[in-house]
Amino acid sequence: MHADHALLTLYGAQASGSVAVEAALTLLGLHYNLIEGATWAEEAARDRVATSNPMRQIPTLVMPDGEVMTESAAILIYLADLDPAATLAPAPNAPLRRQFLRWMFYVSSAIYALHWIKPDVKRIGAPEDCRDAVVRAVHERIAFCWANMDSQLLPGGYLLGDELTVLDLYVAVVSRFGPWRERFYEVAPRMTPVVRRVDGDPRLAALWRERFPEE
Ligand SMILES: N[C@@H](CCC(=O)N[C@@H](CS)C(=O)NCC(=O)O)C(=O)O
Repeated sequence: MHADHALLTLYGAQASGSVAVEAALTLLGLHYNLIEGATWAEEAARDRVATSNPMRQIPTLVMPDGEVMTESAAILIYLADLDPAATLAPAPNAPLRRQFLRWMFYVSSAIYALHWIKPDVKRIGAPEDCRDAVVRAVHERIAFCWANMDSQLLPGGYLLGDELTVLDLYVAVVSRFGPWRERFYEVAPRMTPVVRRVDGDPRLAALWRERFPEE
């Protein structure tokens, strides 16, 4: 597996969704080249990733043969399925697979996708002077979505039971975005001990320190 994936290239950035992918690659022991750039803040970073991903977003994963994968949830599921022995996802025929897929897509579409609005509220046709109100409304919606997810999960040590999956990595990363962990802890009391456990995973300690240096 190491040799096959020696030339994976990941466009990513500190404190971004790419860190969930970086965490999965770390747990799988897969090497990758990282092209760093805060796409939400820098035109140059958007331009750099645009050659591989015209959406100008990260994470963008480029396979050794040049094939491109975008969409954090899809990338995470793909990586988890590469190595069933690492148990980073329930097997396709395992009963837990349904809820696993459900919540992976939920985090992607109901929560992560909303962040696209924030760097420039004109993206949704809102005037610049409404920026604060729009961002507040986005954060309220995200808090609601976390609370909704929390009320429908019965976590064990991890969100789906006793095994850490890429869903845990995904939630541990996306819950660091606005409205930030403080609010997450308020609205998602069942998921809180899980994200804290993932934060404290010794295999990921160096990555979290390097990729979320402010926290
Ligand atoms: N649907 C995409 C969303 C990715 C995304 O929103 N990435 C942010 C960084 S965390 C980005 O690149 N934003 C660029 C922009 O706002 O223009 C995914 O799940 O991978």
